[in-house]
Amino acid sequence: MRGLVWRCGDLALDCSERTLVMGILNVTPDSFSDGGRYLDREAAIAHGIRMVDEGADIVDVGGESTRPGSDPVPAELEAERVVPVIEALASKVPVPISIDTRKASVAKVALAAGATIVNDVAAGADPDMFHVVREARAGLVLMHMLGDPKTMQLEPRYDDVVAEVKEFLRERLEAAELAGIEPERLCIDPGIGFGKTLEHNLALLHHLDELLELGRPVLVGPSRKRFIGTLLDLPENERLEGTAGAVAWCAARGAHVVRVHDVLPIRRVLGVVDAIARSNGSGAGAGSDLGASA
Ligand code: PMM
Repeated sequence: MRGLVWRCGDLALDCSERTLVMGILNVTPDSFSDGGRYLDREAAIAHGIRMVDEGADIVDVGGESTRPGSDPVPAELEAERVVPVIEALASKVPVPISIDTRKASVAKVALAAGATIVNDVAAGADPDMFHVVREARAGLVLMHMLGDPKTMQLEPRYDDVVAEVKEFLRERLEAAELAGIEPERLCIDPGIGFGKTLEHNLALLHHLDELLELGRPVLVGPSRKRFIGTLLDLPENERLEGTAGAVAWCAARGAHVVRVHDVLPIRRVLGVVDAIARSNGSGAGAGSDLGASA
């Protein structure tokens, strides 16, 4: 989609030139794939800087795991984990920082610390969330989740998963706008793995075009998730190639942002996929490849 922008604070992220990469920084003891690795503040900050060096367009900082079956974390503890990391990163990296939280109170302190995007996996369920986002002029990710992390993988059911997720996201976009958030600040996400079976995840990825019809940037988070493990019969630390496959599919189908752990390899995958997707397909145009041998 030409000219699509996503506004976060004073910044306008261009979502049409290439697929943007959101690098994952979980400051948690229990996230499903990197839990415990970045609980140490200095290690978290160093990893955030490394991801930006590797080409991350956004760093997504989270202090509460939303893995299936996980318990909620008190707001104070969540804020204590993320705020110092966001403060340090905001002064050290040139890209926007997002706060991955369901709690308006955590979003508020994270935005005050320098984040400019709220990544809300509960899509504004906290009654104060839209107000906090509007006041800070932040960007907002509205993600679909069925139920909550504690129960979402207990036999999730839909009559038509694609239609239901699309309708949910349409309704949340409308609610956010009614609450005074400018449409250009909103981004949507089907919530891969959040109350979905393998078949549900595959259907949502297959029909990404349905979500693109809502006219806002689409973010997808397939990184190292269980559906990849199921398809390939591989543990979390061996899901990079599967993640790359999912990312390539999403980018080719028009997703605007991918949320991943492994920034460097995924940037390389996208360098090729985006070039093919955005070529004019005629073989003509400004060539830069005269010396290439293959
Ligand atoms: N997945 C996780 C956490 N936050 N946010 C968005 N917008 N989309 C996702 O798919 C998503 C998310 C769970 O993965 P993690 O534990 O590796 O962060």
